[in-house]
Amino acid sequence: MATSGKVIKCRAAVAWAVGKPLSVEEVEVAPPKAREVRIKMVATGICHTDEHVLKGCLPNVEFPVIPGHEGAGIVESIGEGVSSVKPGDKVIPLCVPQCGECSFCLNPESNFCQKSHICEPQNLLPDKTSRFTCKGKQIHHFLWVSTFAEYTVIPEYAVAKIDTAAPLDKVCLLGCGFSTGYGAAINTAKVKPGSTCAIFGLGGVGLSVVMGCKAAGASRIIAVDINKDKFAKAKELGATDCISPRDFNKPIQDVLIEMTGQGVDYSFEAIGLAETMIAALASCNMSTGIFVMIGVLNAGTEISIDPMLLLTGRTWKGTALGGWKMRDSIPKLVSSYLEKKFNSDLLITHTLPFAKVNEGFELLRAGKSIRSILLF
Ligand code: PAD
Ligand code: ZN
Repeated sequence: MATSGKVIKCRAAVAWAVGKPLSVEEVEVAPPKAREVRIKMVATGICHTDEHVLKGCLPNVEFPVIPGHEGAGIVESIGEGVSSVKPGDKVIPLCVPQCGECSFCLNPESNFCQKSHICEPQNLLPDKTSRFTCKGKQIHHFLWVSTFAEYTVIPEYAVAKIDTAAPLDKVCLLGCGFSTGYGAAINTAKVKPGSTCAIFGLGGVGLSVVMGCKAAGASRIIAVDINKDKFAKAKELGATDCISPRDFNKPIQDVLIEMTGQGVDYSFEAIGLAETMIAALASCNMSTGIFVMIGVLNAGTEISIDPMLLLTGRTWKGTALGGWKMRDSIPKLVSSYLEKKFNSDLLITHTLPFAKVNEGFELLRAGKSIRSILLF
């Protein structure tokens, strides 16, 4: 391509400091170095984790930064040694990479590559430099993917090549929200047919859990949210009951235990609050119940629980991106999408031009959107 090997000037949404709205700026994007890929983004979704970034609540993030981690695009150019993609390929950036070499990547039970955020900050590319500059200043990467940029540079092992037939403005959701929620049910909890489930939080992630529980054959799927506007979509996707904690004058875990006898078989928290995590843990049955934590807590939050909740056999699990080994699984999930095995399009409530990125965040904050997709 004509741009290969050159610095590209393009638009990106920069978060200059904590608590400030994003500012759409002209940035320079350097060519990819060895084992890196430069991607022209086509679409990106707005996930609540990006909101945590803007609020300064996610650990290991450095400002100024270009956030965004749920996107899809086309390879513009590749650095030396890249063999898995070529210019023109459709790709999804992976916010959990798969280096293929660390002990977690080599373990078939794990999807959490040690080259990930929580093990080593991903604010700079692996050679500890940035490919982004704006107004003469170096801008940090986010999770190596920084999808809120027209062009972004990503290590090869954090990029998955997908089917050429995939609509990028739809499958971008598979880069985070959909895959996380769906995989939390299928891979992390391993929901069994005929079981009962409770999902706390009905955003893009929680509603994807609902879809995963339904696909796994759960017989009762109880959706919990304080925003009743989310209930219609939850029912459409498979929830059998929808309840708001605000409608009861007792703890929601007591309500769920009454509804199900001994508590649900599986509970999920897709909000990111200590109190709802404790409630979700207490909602699953005391012997074999499995609670899956998905929501991201503000950095530094500590949770104290009554250990008796675990003594009799309950399990507390966590999930990163729904347990998928991302480089192996994302192309397969895209194929399943194309075969209509699930309909993640139902999560998309708004499509906006990239310049309206702040409007997209306002819709999320106001509880009016499930997923807003930004188009470049
Ligand atoms: P969202 O903001 O679209 O949805 C959150 C939902 O929770 C909304 O419907 C709220 O109304 C609801 N809610 C808020 N407070 C309460 C409450 N007290 N009781 C009941 N419901 C409440 O967010 P999202 O779906 O994009 O993300 C959800 C969380 O998942 C968030 O913390 C995000 O950071 C995390 C996440 N984790 C991973 C992972 O890999 N673990 C991946 C992606 C997102
Ligand atoms: Zn996300």
